[in-house]
Amino acid sequence: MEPPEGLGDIRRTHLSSDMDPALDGEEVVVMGWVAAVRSHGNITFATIRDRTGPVQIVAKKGVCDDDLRTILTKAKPHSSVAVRGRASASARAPGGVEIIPNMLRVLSAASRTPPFEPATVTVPNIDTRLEVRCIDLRREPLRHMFGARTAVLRAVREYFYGNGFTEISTPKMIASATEGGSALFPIFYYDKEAFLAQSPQLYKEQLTMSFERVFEVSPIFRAEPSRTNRHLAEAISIDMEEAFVDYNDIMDRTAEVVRRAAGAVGEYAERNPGSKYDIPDTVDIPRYTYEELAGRIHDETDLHMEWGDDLHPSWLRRLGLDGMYFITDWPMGPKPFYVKTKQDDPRVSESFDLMWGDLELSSGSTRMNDRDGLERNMRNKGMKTASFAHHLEAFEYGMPPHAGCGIGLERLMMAMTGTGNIRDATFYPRDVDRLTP
Ligand code: AMO
Repeated sequence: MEPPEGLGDIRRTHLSSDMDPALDGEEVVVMGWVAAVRSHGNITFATIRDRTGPVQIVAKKGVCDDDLRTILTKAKPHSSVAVRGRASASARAPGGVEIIPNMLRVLSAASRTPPFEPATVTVPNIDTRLEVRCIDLRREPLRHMFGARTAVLRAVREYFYGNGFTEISTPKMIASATEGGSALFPIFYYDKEAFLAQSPQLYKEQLTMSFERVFEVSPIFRAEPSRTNRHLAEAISIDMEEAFVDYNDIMDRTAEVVRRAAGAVGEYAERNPGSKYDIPDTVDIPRYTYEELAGRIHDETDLHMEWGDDLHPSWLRRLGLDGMYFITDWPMGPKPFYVKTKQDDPRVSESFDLMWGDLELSSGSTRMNDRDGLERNMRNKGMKTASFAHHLEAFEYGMPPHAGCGIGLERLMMAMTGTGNIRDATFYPRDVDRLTP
């Protein structure tokens, strides 16, 4: 492979999306990747793509330098190039202008052809795509997914900033588990064993003591043994935690966060006509108690369910539940140690899940805020309380009543865009079978 020509002091003046017939006659510099080259003897057409779309280059014999024409004609698709030239209004060209080049620099010649073309909308095998994710992520549905995700993150952050929340970052290398249900990834921490954090749970709770309202957008690590389209080993969680409120207040906030996310995706789709989403209704998000749904399963189906069982996705489907809804007041038994019991019913917790159809998008709760109760819960779950000495100690300094939740960003994006596989809501998915690229 030839060493690439340097970028030198040449810089892009316009993106493809800036192309406009009004530029006619102006000198422009565009940069991107060769998408296609067609040569008809004395004239060569090349399409260069940047992150905003295609731009057409037209090199005619007698108008453009012969060497330049030869290099353009031979340019391999996917090579990255810089082109300087004169913009010329043309009804046939994308954006209504083509570029008559007077300089072409091959910044990096492609030496391989990807197994699929990024212009292809559907590529059947996701593993083929994931193997060449750098090219796959150029495909239009994915560019829109991550464009919409950026819009969602901005809207969610703005919601928190506008409501007095402090953005926190908590340690991802930790000494002990917080979420009972899923397994931990062990790591070496100098000469000790440590783990990748399953959630910011205990830190976000402690941080309500100083900041009252906190949120974090960060990775959570779950050694999920299951191969599904809804589980990742590394996911992004939008966590919030707030002092002096309970789970009902957090449900209100969760509903508002989801509304803002839906609004952001709607605006994104309006600005980007190539993206069309069936955005779920977030105006009225109904709330059902676990008791109510368990009763309906008993009355309306032939399924056998015991009080306290988890509500399987297939059971929720049987009830015809779709769109967004909350399930509240879950049985206490399977809940993590930090979840608070309901005052008037010790079997039930002050907790909720936000669902989209049969997919859980978020779970949250009011937290235990008395030290002894927390320690008792830990013991009942067979946990070593000594490993949580610092956390328990924090509760001796006036831990306020508090509540919070975690929203899975990838699952939220699946709901907003109607994406069926969680791997396409993350850049480089990690799962049981995949640790590369
Ligand atoms: P939970 O374990 O329910 O709660 O996680 C919260 C949300 O994170 C997302 N999520 C996942 N997404 C993809 N792959 C996974 N393996 C995965 N695991 C979880 C889901 C889920 O609803 N500490 C509590 C939250 C809290 O109470 O504040 C917790 O972690 O969307």
